[in-house]
Amino acid sequence: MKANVLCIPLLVSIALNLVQANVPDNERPRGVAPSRAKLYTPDSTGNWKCLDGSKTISSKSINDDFCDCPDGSDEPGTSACGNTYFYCENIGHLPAYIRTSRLNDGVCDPECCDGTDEFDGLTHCPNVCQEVGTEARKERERVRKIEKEGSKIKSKYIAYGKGAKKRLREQLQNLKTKTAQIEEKTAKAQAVLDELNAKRQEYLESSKAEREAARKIQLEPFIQQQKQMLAKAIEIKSKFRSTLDDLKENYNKNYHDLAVKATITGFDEYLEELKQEEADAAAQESKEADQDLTAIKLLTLAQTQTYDVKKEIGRMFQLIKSMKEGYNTEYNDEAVLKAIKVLDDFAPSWKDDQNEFVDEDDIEVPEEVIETPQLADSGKGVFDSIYGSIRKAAKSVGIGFLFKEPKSELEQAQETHRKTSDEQKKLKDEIAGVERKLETDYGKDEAFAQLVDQCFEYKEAEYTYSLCLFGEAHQKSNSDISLGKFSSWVGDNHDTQMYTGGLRCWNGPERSVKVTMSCGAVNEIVAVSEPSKCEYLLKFRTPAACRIISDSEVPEDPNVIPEAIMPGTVPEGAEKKKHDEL
Ligand code: MAN
Repeated sequence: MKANVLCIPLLVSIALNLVQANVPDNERPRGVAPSRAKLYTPDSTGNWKCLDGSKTISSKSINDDFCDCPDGSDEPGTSACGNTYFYCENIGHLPAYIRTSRLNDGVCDPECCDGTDEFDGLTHCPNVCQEVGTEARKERERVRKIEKEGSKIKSKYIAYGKGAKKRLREQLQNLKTKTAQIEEKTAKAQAVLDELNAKRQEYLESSKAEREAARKIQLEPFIQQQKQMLAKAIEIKSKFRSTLDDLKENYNKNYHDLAVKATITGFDEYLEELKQEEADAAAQESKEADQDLTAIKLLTLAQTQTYDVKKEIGRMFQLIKSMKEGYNTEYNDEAVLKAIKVLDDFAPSWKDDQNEFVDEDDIEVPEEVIETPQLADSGKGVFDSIYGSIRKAAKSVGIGFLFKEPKSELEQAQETHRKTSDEQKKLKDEIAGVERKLETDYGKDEAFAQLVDQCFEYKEAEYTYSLCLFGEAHQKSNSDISLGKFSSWVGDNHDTQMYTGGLRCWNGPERSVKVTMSCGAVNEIVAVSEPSKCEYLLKFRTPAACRIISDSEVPEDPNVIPEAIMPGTVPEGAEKKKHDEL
């Protein structure tokens, strides 16, 4: 029989001192624990009542291999009823209960290391309780040591956790004080900025005419250049237009050349669209003619017009080009050949994928230079003007790059405001982080606070799992997959955590992890599994999950054998204890 040293007898076993039975051992029915023997004492007439009180039978019928009582209590030592429990004394190890249905079934039940479950002589079960008991005591001792060590570490965690919450509260206070100061700074910077912006706006309004005059002078050469570009484009557009008009009029209609016909149809469609566009453009032009356009508007208007004209050139170019690629050369239609010649002559100067002339670049419009007056005379005017003269001189000899353009007052104010606003935002985020930590449940006595953001890894198959406590869990292989972020504890025992909202599983839920915590002398992940697709179970050992064992606590006496509790019964004294506690 291979007994499992870790096997704790069927269901629960608690430490109750062996109850001194007042029924002699030889009178105790087989399968009954000493503490329950008195329940089998017959009355003065030699009768006995089933334990559920349902029947009175002769005490001779106890363990007579015939089931009398519905609760099976008359057959604790045979399999006749099968629905009650047999007590194995297991001397040398721990007593245990097994169902009476398992008696004499030919199997040596590991729960009964003394082999008393098989007594009909057909199956011999050796008594291995000494060996099993020795192993179990060693194991209990090992676990006890770990628990003791874990308890010591946990005490330190608790001290840290309580201190950490205190530190966090102080940090929060500091951050709030800083925020108040920075808010004041931001408000001041905002006021300066508002004033400068208003001043600038005022200046822009009052200097409108003057600035427009300067802008006109600045832009005039560009306007002229753009107008020339427009004129050139219009000229070419007209050339293409008359070429296509000519083609439409004079191509030989008898040839039924499909490529030519497609071009003529395309041209007709173009003319039709043009009619509408020209009507719209005329309305727009008459509107603009009424207005006194600024120099920049004049320039952009000329640019748009040039762009539109080039688009039309492009369209007509493509019409003739597609005809050239598909026409019947045997027809020698003069009108067709003429149009193709126009295309061939023009093609080298045209980028037909961009609707642009080969030798023409777009005009880069220069920025308007606005010299806004300074808000206040800061006394640096003299410095500025000297610095300005030096910069000018340096520029004239080609070393202007050594002298940085000074920032305007407005730019400086914008920078100050941006800096203080950024700082304010950073503080806000820090406060949110600290508040989040303060609100987090770190378990009873803050025992788990020490583990915040501590990360652990575990390899399982092709994956490396990582868990940052109160943070995030990941699964890494070729890619790094989020399994979720800490969301809550499960229940009130502080032994199970949930991490949720991980990467959504293909055709499934968002990934999540259940972390179960048990007592250990060190922090470590001891197992990872995926019981259901994308729902992971991670077993974690930590001193934080240990029980605090006080120095005054008397360690368990290995010579005192705890008694097994019969399933479904309340151990003697338990009820009383509960009441005493209340
Ligand atoms: C990945 C891993 C697995 C998961 C599958 C689901 O391979 O995250 O754990 O079961 O995706 O498709």
